Amino acid sequence: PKPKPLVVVTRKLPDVIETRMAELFQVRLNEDDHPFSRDELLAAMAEADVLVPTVTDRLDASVLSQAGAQLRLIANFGTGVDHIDVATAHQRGVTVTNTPDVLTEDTADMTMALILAVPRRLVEGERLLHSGDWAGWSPTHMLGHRIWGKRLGILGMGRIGQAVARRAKGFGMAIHYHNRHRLHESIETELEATYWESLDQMLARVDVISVHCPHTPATYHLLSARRLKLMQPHAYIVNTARGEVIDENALVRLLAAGALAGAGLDVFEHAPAVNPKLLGFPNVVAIPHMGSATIEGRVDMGDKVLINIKTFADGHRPPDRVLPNLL
Ligand code: 8YV
Repeated sequence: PKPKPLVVVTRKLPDVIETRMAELFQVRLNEDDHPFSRDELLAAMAEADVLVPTVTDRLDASVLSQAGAQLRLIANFGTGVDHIDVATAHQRGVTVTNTPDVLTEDTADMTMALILAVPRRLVEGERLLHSGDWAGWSPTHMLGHRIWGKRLGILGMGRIGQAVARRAKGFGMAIHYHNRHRLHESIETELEATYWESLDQMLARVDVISVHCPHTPATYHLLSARRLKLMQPHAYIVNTARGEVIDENALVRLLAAGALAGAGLDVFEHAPAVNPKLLGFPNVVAIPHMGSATIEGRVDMGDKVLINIKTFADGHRPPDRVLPNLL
């Protein structure tokens, strides 16, 4: 029989996934779950047949150039692959896979939580209660903005964007979207979604913007200072995609100037560093990259990783290949 491939996993995964993995392959695990340093990553790539990285591993061209010849598959634990130089991996004959679909609904739920939490001042209210300063109910106290009847602008109408649209429609919001490609008419009809070919025009007209595009060279700072200024002062911005899509310094300036109503942020441009000014605004809800963080979702993601590795090891094309020309 063929020797089992050596799978090196850079972070601690759910126990059940690590157990299943050890039954199928030779495995090297990271039991204390520390983020790998560059040197550890290089060492892992020098010995692994299959590397299972996460969003915290920077697999850029210089790191990939030092991969051993035995490395054939990078089976990412996660959907976004902006931390991996996919084009360079392909040039080196290394296949890249990800874990789409299984985290779509969880990420859409967390997006809705932020879309509700910021305009309705959920966290502010909670903080007030914890401070002990609540003097009791008043007709004019802790008023937020309603979201029903408002316009939601979805930037990036892929799987997660569409899952957010379905939820937001249920909350009575009108769905607007900007995407590289217009959706099929039947989906637009189902979601009652209005397509904006011009992102600039959409930004100027919606009450909430929610970001759902991947981070690529084409979307880096897509929400630039100029574009953020097109948003109306009563508008909110929510990001559960990648911090790099928004010019975070420009966002801070606009929030400080009162030129935006608030923000719900799950991701940050320089994560895990977060601009301390962002944390000082009462109208910002900031959470630490929790969009897909459910127990069920992590197991599903792990199973996807296992299926991709197993299929590849059996000599077939893995289901979730990421192709460089699609980015
Ligand atoms: C993960 C994510 O938490 O899948 C993604 O792109 O951002 C999250 O689901 C993380 O990336 C895992 O690597």
